[in-house]
Amino acid sequence: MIDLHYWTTPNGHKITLFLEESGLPYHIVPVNIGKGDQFSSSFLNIAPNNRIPAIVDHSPLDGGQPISIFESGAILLYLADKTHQFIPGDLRGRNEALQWLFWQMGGLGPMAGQNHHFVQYAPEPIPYAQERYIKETARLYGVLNKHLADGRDYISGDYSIADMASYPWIVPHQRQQQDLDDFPHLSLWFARVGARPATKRAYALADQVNTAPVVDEETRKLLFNQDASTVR
Ligand SMILES: N[C@@H](CCC(=O)N[C@@H](CS)C(=O)NCC(=O)O)C(=O)O
Repeated sequence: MIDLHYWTTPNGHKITLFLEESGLPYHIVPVNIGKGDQFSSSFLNIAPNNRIPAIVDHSPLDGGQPISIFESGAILLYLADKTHQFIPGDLRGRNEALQWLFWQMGGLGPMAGQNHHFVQYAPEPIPYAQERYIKETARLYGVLNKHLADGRDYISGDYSIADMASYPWIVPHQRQQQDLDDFPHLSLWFARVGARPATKRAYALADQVNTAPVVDEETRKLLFNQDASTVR
């Protein structure tokens, strides 16, 4: 059994996408980051960065003690290696999937995350920051659109952890001020991933876990005022 420490955000969705596809048994441990659950000592023991998602695998392949993992990219790779699913088995395919996984982790996720911050959550509009991250999000959408332009269905061969990492960050494209009509290959891929039954199950589950997704003043203080004292 796998415990998934989860909240209903793009990085959380990556892991429910995998678990719903693979059929691995799992149990959701909700970590309401809007209420400060990410600062509990039990969560910090497995996720020292006070960010979801994290997992605890109670049946690791080496037969040893339960293993805990934080960072969504590391979790996806762990689960793919555990199940031999959703990662190409050949050297070139595996490396293609991994480079797009790392592209998402180091590029699309952080840049779209800053886009969300400055477009939706900053206490006052800062035009330079908004423009910077809207443009950078557009550039990254353009990179993925170009990669998909050769007619491939998915980012690397069959559906893989590279797709699972990127899809949840494209879901809020309107909030990121992106128009999918500008990215026709990305748009087709987005519809293809969205039509998968496991994708639908993952997002339906999110609606059950978080029935009232609001970012109020209290939540803003918790999420956007962290500094080194937060982790001391
Ligand atoms: N690089 C991390 C980022 C995780 C992350 O930013 N998680 C956010 C939700 S999407 C979070 O837990 N935020 C809580 C906080 O800021 O205190 C990953 O991919 O796992």
